[in-house]
Amino acid sequence: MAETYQHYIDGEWTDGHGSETFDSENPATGEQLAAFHRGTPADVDEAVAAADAAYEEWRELSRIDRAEYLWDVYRELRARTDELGEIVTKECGKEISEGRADVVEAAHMVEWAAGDARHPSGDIVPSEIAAKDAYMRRKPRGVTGCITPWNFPIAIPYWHMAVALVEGNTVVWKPAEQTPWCAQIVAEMFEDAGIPEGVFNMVQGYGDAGAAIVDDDRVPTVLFTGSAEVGHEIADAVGGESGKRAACEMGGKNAVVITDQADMDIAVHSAVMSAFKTTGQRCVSAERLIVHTDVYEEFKERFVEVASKVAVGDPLQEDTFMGPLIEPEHREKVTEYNDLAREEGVNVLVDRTELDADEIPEGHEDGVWVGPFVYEADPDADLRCTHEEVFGPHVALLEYDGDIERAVEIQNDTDYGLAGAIVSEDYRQINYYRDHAELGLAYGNLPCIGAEVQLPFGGVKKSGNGYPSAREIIEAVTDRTAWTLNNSKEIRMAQGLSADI
Ligand code: UN1
Repeated sequence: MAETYQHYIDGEWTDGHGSETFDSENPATGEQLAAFHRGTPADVDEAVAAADAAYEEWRELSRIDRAEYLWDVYRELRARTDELGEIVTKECGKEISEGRADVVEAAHMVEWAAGDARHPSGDIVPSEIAAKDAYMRRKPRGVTGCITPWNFPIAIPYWHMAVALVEGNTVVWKPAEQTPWCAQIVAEMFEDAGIPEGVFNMVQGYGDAGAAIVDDDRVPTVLFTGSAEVGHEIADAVGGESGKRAACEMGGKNAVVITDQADMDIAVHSAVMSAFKTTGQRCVSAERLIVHTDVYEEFKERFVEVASKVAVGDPLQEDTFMGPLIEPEHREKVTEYNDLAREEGVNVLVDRTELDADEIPEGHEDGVWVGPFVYEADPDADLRCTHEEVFGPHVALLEYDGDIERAVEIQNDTDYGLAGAIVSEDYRQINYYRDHAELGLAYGNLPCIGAEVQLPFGGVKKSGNGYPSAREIIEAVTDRTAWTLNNSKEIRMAQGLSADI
């Protein structure tokens, strides 16, 4: 492809200040998809200046007028779901139903944000004084810096940007370097919608461009979804600065609990979906299966059977279950964790780290292939493989004996707290899990993936320090003002405070 794609700054496409370019590659074939200019801190500086300048006018529009631009984006996402889903699949390797679901989730988020523009914003609050009106009113915060991951290259950018824009903020976005083609499409959609100059800006590139957004004093809000390592760096960098806010959503060491009262069909189905969908590369993917001793052997046999056979291959084919990993460096990391598990003495049940040559579809020899790696380990052992996030199809079976309290104790034995599921037909077990599992997202008799945008999405413990997504994002991108108005001719104070002077 001859063209080298650009940044979108202040309503213009630009090469930026840097001289370097980078490529987007199809992880299923190794084919180069497109080339992109690599952004520099100087490009971020320009983008932030544009967003800062555009903020004054953008914030004066009504929420409903701002939402009009998003309705245009929504219609485009809906009309182009199949086409864009295929691009998602080509660039990030998710199987095709996941590629489309990414676009559908983006459309849902935009619809939610634009629809919310016509709903009440803030609260009417009672006052002790009859002639006093009290309200909670929301205000935008200014330039919002958005740093997004490759695994949901269309949906997560809209998690960040749709509500931020409707609420009156302007945006500087640094998309993941692995999925710049998807980012290009998102930027074109804003351009096609006619969004005013400077309101939306995109700088393509790597971590140095992201860091420049985080460090810029004109950016009061940073939204980040991605690895725990980077998320904690951002939270620490921003934490010391008053007035600055970072909402970060990071990874997990998520688990599915399968109790002695589990329906075995649901247990196996939930576990397979949770562990292997997106080739284990969702922040909500499960890498631990905590299984009661009474059903352990049956579950193990059935789970191992599916993991041994599950179809890894060309993600554009409808009958593929798992596509490739995102990039060779990531495959190295997953392989290292599989090796580490062996070194830590676990009992390996399925090892498809290297696929057989006949499993790899023709023309896909250069893909980033890995299959499931399944093992059993002692839930009480202090192992790195059962406590650190791998972000791949690497899953431990942890057998437990005893009641639901014991299962939840194992579930909570992690620094993370993003997503999890329980499979049980016993409502007492389910309710105990719901109330005591330390999680931002908890599911009963379902996989622990597949959240819908009208629910909050975020984690506790090391998994997050805010909800840079879905409906809760409004808290990150707005400030709240307590606004109180006296409608009488005298001043009266609450709490019985004397107003005599
Ligand atoms: C992620 O894993 O990074 O809940 C996001 C889900 C999707 C979003 C996942 N709606 O699985």
